[in-house]
Amino acid sequence: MKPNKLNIDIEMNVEDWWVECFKNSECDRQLQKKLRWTTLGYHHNWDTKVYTEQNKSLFPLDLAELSDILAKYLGYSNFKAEAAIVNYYHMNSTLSAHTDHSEVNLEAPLFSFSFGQSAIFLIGGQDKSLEPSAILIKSGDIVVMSKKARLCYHAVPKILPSAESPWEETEISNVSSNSISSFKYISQPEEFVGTMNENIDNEKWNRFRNYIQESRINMNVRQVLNENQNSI
Ligand SMILES: O=C(O)CCC(=O)C(=O)O
Repeated sequence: MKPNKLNIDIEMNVEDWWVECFKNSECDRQLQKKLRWTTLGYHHNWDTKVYTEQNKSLFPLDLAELSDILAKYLGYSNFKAEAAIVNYYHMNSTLSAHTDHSEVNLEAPLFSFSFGQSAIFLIGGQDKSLEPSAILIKSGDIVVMSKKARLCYHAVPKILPSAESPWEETEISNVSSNSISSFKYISQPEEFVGTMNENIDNEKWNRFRNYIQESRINMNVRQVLNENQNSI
């Protein structure tokens, strides 16, 4: 969704990809499958691998809040979520071996949140001489790449059907605005809670369920700037 950038932007101009997929009563599965990535905040430039001030939009507050909670829990009290890539995988998708080194700040950790189907995640060393280790990543898992691991080669060679479906959890309790009003980014908790609760047990949820049953979503969040730096 705009102002985020999507891989499909080069061939079509859609304001909201998900809404566009359901514009007609049937789900447009072709369009649904076309979305492979979204970039948030400082937009990753796939060609130059350089972030710029000109290629940046507001980082989503809910993901900033989630990252902030995790960072504080792990003792990274100064972490600032400034860029993210959201990857959308289908059952036959792969991601080739690469390192994430575009950020000015390579000391800050990288947080990688995964939902939906499982993945085999390979992580090796800072060059390709080390044989990689394989990790099974399930829905709800968070991979933290910090210190030496921050610059290690990694890849996703295989998506696997998830043995469990935690997103089918029926014990979803209504979230109250009191429970989130202390979060620093959420200035209008009622509105935020309203959006969350409207997805309980309705058609919108069924649409997402159908999508996630054969997809994996990975959001990897990075700090771009050094601590006292305000721009690139
Ligand atoms: O999907 C994953 O778990 C990893 C994604 C990743 O490495 C990346 O986007 O740089």
